[in-house]
Amino acid sequence: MGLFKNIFSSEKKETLDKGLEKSKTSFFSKLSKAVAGKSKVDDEVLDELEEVLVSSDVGVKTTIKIIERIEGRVAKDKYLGTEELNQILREEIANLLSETNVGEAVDFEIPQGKKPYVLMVVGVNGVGKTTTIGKLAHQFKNKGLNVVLGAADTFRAAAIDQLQVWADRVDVPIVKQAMGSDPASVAFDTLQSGVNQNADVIIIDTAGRLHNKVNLMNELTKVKRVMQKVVEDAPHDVLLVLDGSTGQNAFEQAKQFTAATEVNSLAVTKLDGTAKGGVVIGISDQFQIPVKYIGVGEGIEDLQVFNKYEFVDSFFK
Ligand SMILES: Nc1nc2c(ncn2[C@@H]2O[C@H](COP(=O)(O)OP(=O)(O)OP(=O)(O)O)[C@@H](O)[C@H]2O)c(=O)[nH]1
Ligand SMILES: [Mg+2]
Repeated sequence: MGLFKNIFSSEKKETLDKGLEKSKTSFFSKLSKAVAGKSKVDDEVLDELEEVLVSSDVGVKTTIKIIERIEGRVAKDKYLGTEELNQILREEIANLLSETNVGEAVDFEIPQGKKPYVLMVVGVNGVGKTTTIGKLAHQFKNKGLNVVLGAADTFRAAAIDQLQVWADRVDVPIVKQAMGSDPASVAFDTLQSGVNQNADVIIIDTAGRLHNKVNLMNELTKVKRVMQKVVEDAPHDVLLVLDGSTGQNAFEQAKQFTAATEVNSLAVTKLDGTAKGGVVIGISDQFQIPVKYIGVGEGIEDLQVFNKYEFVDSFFK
């Protein structure tokens, strides 16, 4: 763990610890109830543990994997005390997550050789797309990058205003049109304007509707096609934002979106103020798409680059 201490600032760690507080409190109070009066990890404790994990939104599949690993250790060690359970859970969850073969970033960064780098942000209503875009713009701008935002969520007037508020707060340019205009046209304008302004990063906000797969696919395909008239290989990344506080619902959305679109990274928001933080463990285990960012508050600094070890460390601290 010494290595992580060097990489992660104590400030980041503090925010993460605080953001996960509710999830932790809920998890450990359930866990302590489950092992109350028990000194040894036996079948009964394992059953209870299974329930605790499922009810902490880790998801059934991932829970089963974790339980199997603990069973394996029980079989090997013969006597496993319940006071060791925390440590063992932490180790096994960290091991499990390290086996999912997806790359992990350590900092807010954009791929090299893509200028402008175009990021399209998708997700259903209210999950935190616009907020995440604002926070990301802030991080990129702090690194000295030129950022341009595109308000391609033209479905509601308020959506455009909200992105404008973030653009003002971060102090970056925004490209927008009237409410109801064609999202693809806004995306096109944004890319053109971005290229003209020598932008390093262009982030496109999209409307949060998921009527059905076909609609979604058609709409996003059109936006992509139009963007590619300006930047050949745009968008370079499609970020799906999921609301962590919806627990299992976030799993469902991840399934639907990844089936319908070429999502290649995930952001899980609102981990503060929810006891459902375990959802990140399940999502990291089950999707071959990396969780790149986590939202741990409404403030401009409350977006973190997700690191599974740091997350597990914070969760079990
Ligand atoms: N506590 C907390 N609130 C968040 C976080 N991220 C976003 N929110 C809040 O969630 C609400 C919805 O966020 P938006 O960014 O507007 O969500 P959206 O996906 O753009 O929503 P639509 O534009 O309606 O589709 C806002 O009140 C945000 O402040 C987070 O990490 N933690
Ligand atoms: Mg929005």
